[in-house]
Amino acid sequence: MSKPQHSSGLMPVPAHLQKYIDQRDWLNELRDLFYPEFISVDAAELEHFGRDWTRVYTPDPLAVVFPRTTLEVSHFLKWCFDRDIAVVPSGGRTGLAGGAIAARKEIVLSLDRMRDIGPVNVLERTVRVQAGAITEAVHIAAKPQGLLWPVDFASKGSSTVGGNIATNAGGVRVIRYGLTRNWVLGLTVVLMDGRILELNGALEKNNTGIDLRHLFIGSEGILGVITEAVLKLEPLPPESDVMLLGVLDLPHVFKLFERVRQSGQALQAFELMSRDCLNVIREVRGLQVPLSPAAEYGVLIEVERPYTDEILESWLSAPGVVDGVMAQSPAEARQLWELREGVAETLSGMGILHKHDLSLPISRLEAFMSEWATRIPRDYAGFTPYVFGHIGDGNLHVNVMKPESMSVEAFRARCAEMDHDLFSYVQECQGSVSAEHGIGLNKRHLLKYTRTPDEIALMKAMKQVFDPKGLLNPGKIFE
Ligand code: 2HG
Ligand code: ZN
Repeated sequence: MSKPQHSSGLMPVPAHLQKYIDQRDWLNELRDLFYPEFISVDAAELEHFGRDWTRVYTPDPLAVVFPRTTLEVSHFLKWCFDRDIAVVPSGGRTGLAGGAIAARKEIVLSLDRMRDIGPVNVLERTVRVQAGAITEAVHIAAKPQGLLWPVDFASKGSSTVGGNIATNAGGVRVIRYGLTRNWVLGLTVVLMDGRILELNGALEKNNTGIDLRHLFIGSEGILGVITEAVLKLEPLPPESDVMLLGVLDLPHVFKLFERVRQSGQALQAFELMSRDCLNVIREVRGLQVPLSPAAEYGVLIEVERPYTDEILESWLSAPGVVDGVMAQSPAEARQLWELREGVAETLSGMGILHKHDLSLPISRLEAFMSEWATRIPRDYAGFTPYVFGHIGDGNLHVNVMKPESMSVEAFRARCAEMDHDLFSYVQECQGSVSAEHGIGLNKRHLLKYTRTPDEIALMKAMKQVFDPKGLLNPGKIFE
């Protein structure tokens, strides 16, 4: 496992916390108030629960607590509120922006013991769950009723519903279903002072002023802790087919997308991988990639049935499509998906990365990508960009690998310069610095490329309303 590099860029630990660090009598107080296993200060647990999938900041929480109910969360937050102790909510910690890092003696509030999934309501097409429920467990619970919670990504086996909602997570089905926001009817939220809000219940329609539920979705745990949710379910889609096409170059990828989109066929996914990504999947992960090296890009398409032979033929014979395979069984479909979903994990195992999660209007993506393909070798010699992502949503992941010969410090400094270049250009193209991963700690300095000073001031004012002492997930999104 690679070690975290630094914990700089964070505010110092507040002085009043020193007594909690030095003396441990408050631990017994909490154990008495709740129960002995409510709180842990075990070093391995502190490290585990103090971080997410990023490796930039060193975890350093004061303790981790494991409530079982909304009421326990409320009592605990009030206890912290009265003592000015900061709290970091924690789901599956699969985030890639440092949104769940506890590096300043905060107490981590883990939702690991809040995993209940209620009965599926077939008439309403809803299910009520606790926020610690695992994403995939919700899929498994809904499936026998012919229903689906359409939030889906490679981390579904560890990510949690609360984390999905708090980050308004994206993933591989956004082209078909949109972001997590669309699939949340009701929320139970606890504010830092212990107040419990029940927002919208299971109502599809509720036209009664500002919909507070939507403020919490995507706010990365800085306004309140989501403890329960009523999820909206969708009938399972018809069967689908998965294909991997090799495409000569970028202009042809976009021509293919246009053709596929114009066909009017329902798409479950339209995903991209550059040749460099396919090479690491082949050489480092050891998987078979059934495409010829002539293809500069691999495009994974999942299409719903039924469709005609003519439609399929028109995609396969599109100009620039040099190669293609279609899965003949669910197992083969999984194998093709593994090529795409394995990219991020494989790259993470190879070295130190600087990650981008850009969003652009799809009509500007081609020009943007070709401009960057020219600039990187010209201005950032030695950097290898691995380009992949949810191209059908205008969402590009660019992972830059640290060259072996470069020190970590020099690499970070050079990436900061590159970020300025890159995001100035993203801003010019009316894109966003984060499509689906969020801002967390890692991208705070980039927020200004997507949000205006007025917008940032309004967000800060909102933080004041919900958490005037600034104790909940402090330092995330903005300082
Ligand atoms: C994906 O699409 C994930 O595979 C991870 O969002 C992207 O690691 C990344 O940059
Ligand atoms: Zn992604």
